[in-house]
Amino acid sequence: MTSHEFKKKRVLFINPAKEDTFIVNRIHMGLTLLGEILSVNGHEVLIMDYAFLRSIQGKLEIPNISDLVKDFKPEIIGISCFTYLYDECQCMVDEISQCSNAPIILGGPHITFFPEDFMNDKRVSYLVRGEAESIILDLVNDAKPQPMPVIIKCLHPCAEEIPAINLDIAYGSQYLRTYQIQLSRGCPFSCSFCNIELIAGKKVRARNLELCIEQIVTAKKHYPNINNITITDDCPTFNMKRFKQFLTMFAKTNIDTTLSIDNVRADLIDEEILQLYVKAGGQNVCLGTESGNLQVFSLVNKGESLEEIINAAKLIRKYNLEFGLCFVIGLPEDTLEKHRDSIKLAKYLNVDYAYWNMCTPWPGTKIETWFRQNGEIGDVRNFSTLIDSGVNFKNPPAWSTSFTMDERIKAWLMANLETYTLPIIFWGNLRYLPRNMLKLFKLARQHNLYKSLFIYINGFAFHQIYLTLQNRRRLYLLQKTKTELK
Ligand code: B12
Ligand code: SF4
Repeated sequence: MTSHEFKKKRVLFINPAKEDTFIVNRIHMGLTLLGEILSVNGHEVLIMDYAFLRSIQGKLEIPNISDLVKDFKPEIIGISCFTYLYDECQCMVDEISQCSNAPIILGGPHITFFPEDFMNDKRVSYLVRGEAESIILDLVNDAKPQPMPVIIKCLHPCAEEIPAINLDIAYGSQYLRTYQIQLSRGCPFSCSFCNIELIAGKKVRARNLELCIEQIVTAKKHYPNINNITITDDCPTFNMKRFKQFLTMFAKTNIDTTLSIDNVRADLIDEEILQLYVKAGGQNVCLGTESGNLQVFSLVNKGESLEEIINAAKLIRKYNLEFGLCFVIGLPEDTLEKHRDSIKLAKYLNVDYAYWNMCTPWPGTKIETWFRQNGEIGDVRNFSTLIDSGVNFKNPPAWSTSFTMDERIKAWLMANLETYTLPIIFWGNLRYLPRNMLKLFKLARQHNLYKSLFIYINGFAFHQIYLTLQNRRRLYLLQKTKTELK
């Protein structure tokens, strides 16, 4: 039987959410890609991305999962699992299995890294590890309830097998403002803390750029609320010539959106890229820096130098782009003292924003081996690598005698306070201000962080005003450049 002869099915895809203050203003890419493959083949797909839906709360009614299952009557249910949403995934499986007999398929990064967590869960029929584009159609066509979960290990699809994302099937997509796209998948580098090899592989799969541009333009046409295009590649500028080509093509489309990139390597940008990026509506550049301490940095095996990062930072500043650095606290050989070098670097480069990620030893990484030999590994489930704006965080999932759990928390808070990264004084969030301030005071007392708290209280408002003015200026310059291009 060929696939088109199969019964068309109603498929419900779900991305669960946590009740924290992180805002996810994007729709889950993996589900919109898999949904597209199924829709093209006649299946009826509905995506409920509860993380995204929380960001548009109040704009439309958000049905809870059991009501939705009763109404939509899915014949197959797929849930995407982040390790950070482990508890929410368990609850979702619980609720669904009480109101539906449809086979449940679990996929996403958590299932790729920790399939054992659901291996004996009789409520689940399939566990899909890896990128599922090449198997999803056959799986949905054949799926039936299984006595025990069947594990499916996927091969990476080639670039041509990756379709356009389908927003029509995602609930609430009319309110989407940020459109994510991948121009490529995979990364050839081997940073010690990164598990990219397990996720997308080391071989870069470059997508056809004309096709990507076409997909962006079509999305903007159908979803006029989209005002930003975000490139989420693992290593977007792995081929700088190709990336310049993309920026030139993007600028020519003249679509009325800004452009962002999630993360870039300092050794893979140059002045020409930045010029083209600005012309194309580029807003920000965030450099993966990991540590400002030379010894810790050199052990990350990034294949670039701190000097390259500093030079790139100066170039980014020259073009008035919003500038961020991404750090990892507590890498091998890091200590509270050495961590101060990271904060110093962020201040020296006058960052607009910084991501202070707590070191997480993902399976298969070099740092996982290091912590097994030199420290301890706790539980990574439900752990967010960032502190949220409600000052919520969990205990770090790895530690050592030279950088203890308590010191890691202190380092985390110190960095966030001194670089103004905890946006607890948001206008929309004003009613939580007293509670959040009280939390901060208590934590400052507990960890002897009065100086950091003083820096934060003194500088936060100025920093926000500075960022707002910078942003206005950038949008003005962008509009001017676009008009000149016409
Ligand atoms: C863009 C991105 C984000 C974006 C958007 C996330 C989103 N909702 O899609 C933002 C900035 C919001 C984000 C936030 C976070 N992220 Co993030 N993010 C990424 C990044 C760089 C790309 C994700 C992506 O779009 N990939 C491409 C698509 C095609 O892949 P995919 O969505 O995983 O889907 C494929 C497969 O997983 C599978 N699949 C997925 N779901 C399902 C479901 C079923 C039923 C099936 C069959 C298959 C399947 O098939 C899909 C198609 O191939 C990845 C790194 C990476 N390369 O994956 C990290 C990554 C996913 N993020 C990660 C983390 C830790 C986070 C945070 C928890 C960070 C934090 N605050 O601590 C938050 C969680 C926010 C939340 N509530 O959801 C980790 C997850 C690790 C883990 N074990 O869970 C990753 C892998 C980075 C890393 N190496 O550590 N992230
Ligand atoms: S460059 Fe980025 S994606 Fe590549 S291995 Fe390093 S951290 Fe991972």
